[in-house]
Order: sequence, then C-alpha cells, then structure tokens
Amino acid sequence: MSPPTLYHLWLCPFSRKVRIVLGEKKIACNLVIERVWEQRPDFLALNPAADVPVLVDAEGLTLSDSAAITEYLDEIQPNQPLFGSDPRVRAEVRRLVNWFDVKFNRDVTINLVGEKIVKRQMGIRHGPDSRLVRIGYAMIRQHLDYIGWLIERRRWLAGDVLSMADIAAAAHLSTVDYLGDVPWEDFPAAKDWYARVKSRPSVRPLLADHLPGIPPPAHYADLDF
Ligand SMILES: N[C@@H](CCC(=O)N[C@@H](CS)C(=O)NCC(=O)O)C(=O)O
Repeated sequence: MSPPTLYHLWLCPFSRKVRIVLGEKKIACNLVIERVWEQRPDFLALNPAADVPVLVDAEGLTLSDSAAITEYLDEIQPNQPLFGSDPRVRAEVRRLVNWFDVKFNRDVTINLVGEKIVKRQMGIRHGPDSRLVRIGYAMIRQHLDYIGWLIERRRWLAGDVLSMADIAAAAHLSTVDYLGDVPWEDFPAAKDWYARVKSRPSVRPLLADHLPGIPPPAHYADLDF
C-alpha cells in the first residue's frame, strides 16, 4: 500500500507534531509543502479550515487538525502508546499537549516564529513587531523554567515514558530553536531533556529542514549542542 501524504509547512509546530508521531510509529510518508496563504482550491477541498497539517492515506481518508491526526495514528498503531496507558497519565499528557499547543504557541511561537518567519513567508512587508518579539523572549524563559521544573520530578514531561507531551513541546521549541532564540544555557534541565528528544530518530529528519534564504544556527541540528 502506498504511504500517506502529509501536507505541511517547514516551521509549523502542528505539522512537526504529526511528523514526529509518524516517525515514532515508523510510518513512511510523502511530504508536500502547502503554502496555506495561497488558499489553493484543491487544498480547501481537503480541509475547509485551510490549515496544515492534513494527512491523506492510501485509501483517500483525509484527516486534519494535529490533535485528531495524532490520536488517530496512536489508535491505529498502538504498540507504543503516546497518550499514556492509564487514565491519570492520559489526562496529564492531554493537559500538557494543550499547554504547548495553546499557551506556548500564543506566548512564544506566534510572537517569535510568527513575527520573524511566517510574516516574511506570507509576503507581509512590515517586519517583526519588536514589542511582540520582546514578549516572546520573556515568555520563553517562563516556559523553559516550567519544563525544567517538570523534568526534575519526572523522566519525561508527563511521566516515566516519552509521550505526546514531549512531542508537542519539542515540536514548538524546535521551530523557535531554528531562529536561535532559545536561551538553553540558562536552563540546563530543559536543555538535557531537549537533547534526549532531539536524538530520537523520529526528530532528526526535522532538523534537516532548511528554509530557503534563512539558515538555522550551527547548534540547531547538533545532537550535543
Ligand atoms: N489546531 C490546528 C492548528 C493548525 C495551524 O494553526 N496551522 C497553521 C500553520 S502552523 C496554519 O496552517 N495556518 C493557516 C491558517 O490558519 O489559515 C492543528 O492543531 O492542526
């Protein structure tokens, strides 16, 4: 059976979550870049929300929304559950996925990646809003502090094993790291956790993505950064 197709964008944390889960589940996939701002009619027919990620499998099943897609992939390939194996862990995994997809995204990803990269990709003329970028720089410190607090108490963010919480956090942080905007040296516990996530074979292909004209810093793909 031919592999599924994932419509995505390089520095989209929601697409990155799905790519990491596909890697963890060892599901091969064709990647197609979708410039969502172009609002291609064929893409709108796949996903009226007009956002990525969208996954289309060999039978034509079309899924959108990263939470729906990742839960689906976890259910069809349950050998290494990423949402936890008991209800208490599952609740904690979901709390943290929401933390990163909503809070971290609003506090950090949108203010840094949105302002510095997405605006440029969309052809918006005026550059980053320095007030929002400053908010992003301040808020990432609070989030790294919280990751450190969690990881001093648990092996992985939601408990003893790698889960969707680690994947969501790493997906967002990896996009900010592409800009060199993560102050890792000030947060050693978060840095050690990220080094562990980064060394997973499921994450490495993301680190090979290069945006035309915007190279990442030298440490970005370095596993011993
Ligand atoms: N809740 C959605 C959010 C996806 C999302 O915001 N994707 C962005 C790129 S990172 C996008 O395609 N934005 C275009 C738009 O919203 O029109 C998910 O988890 O999949």
